Amino acid sequence: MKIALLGYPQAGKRTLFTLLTGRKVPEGRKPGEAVEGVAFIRDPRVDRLDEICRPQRKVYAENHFVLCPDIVEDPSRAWLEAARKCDLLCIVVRSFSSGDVYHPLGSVNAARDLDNIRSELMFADMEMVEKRLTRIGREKRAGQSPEQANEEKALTKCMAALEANRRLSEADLNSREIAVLRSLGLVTLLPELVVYNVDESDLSRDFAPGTLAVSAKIEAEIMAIENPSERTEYLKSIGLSSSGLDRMNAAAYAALGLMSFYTIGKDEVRAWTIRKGSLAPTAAGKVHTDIERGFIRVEIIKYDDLIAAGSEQAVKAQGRMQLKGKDYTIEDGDICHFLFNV
Ligand SMILES: Nc1nc2c(ncn2[C@@H]2O[C@H](COP(=O)(O)OP(=O)(O)OP(=O)(O)O)[C@@H](O)[C@H]2O)c(=O)[nH]1
Ligand SMILES: [Mg+2]
Repeated sequence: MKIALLGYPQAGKRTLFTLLTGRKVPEGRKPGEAVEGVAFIRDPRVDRLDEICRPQRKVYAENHFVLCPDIVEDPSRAWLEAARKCDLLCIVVRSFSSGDVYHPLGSVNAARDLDNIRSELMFADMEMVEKRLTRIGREKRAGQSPEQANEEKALTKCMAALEANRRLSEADLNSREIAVLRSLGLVTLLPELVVYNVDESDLSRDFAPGTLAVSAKIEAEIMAIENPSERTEYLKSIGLSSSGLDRMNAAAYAALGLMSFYTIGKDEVRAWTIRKGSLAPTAAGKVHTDIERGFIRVEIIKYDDLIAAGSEQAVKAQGRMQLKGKDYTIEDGDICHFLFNV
């Protein structure tokens, strides 16, 4: 699952990418080049479990970010090619005012930029849909297979949505239609997360629901503080409960339809990533394919129960550990201990 960091030049994509992933990217990288990097999701639940279990190591879940080329007038549209390979579009919109940083359109206007970017994305999809429809229309003369008929129906629905200025994610496509369209790289079919890169004074301003306001400049200051408690203090002093990078990671993870379950032990405390709605054996398979294959049962402790009780033994003594079978749907925050047989 990959997250595209997408936007106009000078929006702050590269700064955020480097802060998220620790990967430095030179200012003058090859035009058109996408760069990938991994961000650890600093999940407070992992930190709490680490305090309680005192293992040798703690392992966070990860997000995979792709720093896409700038959205610019460019016939090859490298930004689009990069975005198409991703599962979530994280659109970075400049909202900070600094006069030292030029804006390609000459003035800072976040609403205008977001509108333009969304139009570019819809336009790209419209082009693709049109191209496919024309091709199918041509091939139809020689007779049409049921697959082509299905694709044509799905594409016609897409065209209607795009013409009504709706993203394809809101086009009421069923799962079969989405499957048919999958290989076309339609970008508005992907979920979208909007991140406004704002001035410090705008950090608590209300933007549209489902969007985030972060300040890349402040995030750089936060990251420069190495001591975690000092970092928390600093965040508090500017009126925030968590850093923008942490909020970005959490929002992206959720927008991808992902959630975490945990394993705890003397060696490690670890967050694992699964899709929401996954069954216990699928979760087991994340830990090891053998555990999925030989899955018998899973012992579940709810994260909140463990925190309330203070230790694994205490939860068990309270009779709050549950034994579940292969039909159990894992819930966000479940602490799992798999019983298996190989
Ligand atoms: N004042 C201020 N400047 C910022 C902020 N974020 C980024 N900048 C500056 O804006 C410029 C552009 O940022 P970049 O991180 O290169 O963003 P980008 O151009 O979208 O990314 P690339 O095209 O991949 O380089 C740089 O000079 C940054 O230092 C911010 O929050 N506040
Ligand atoms: Mg730049």
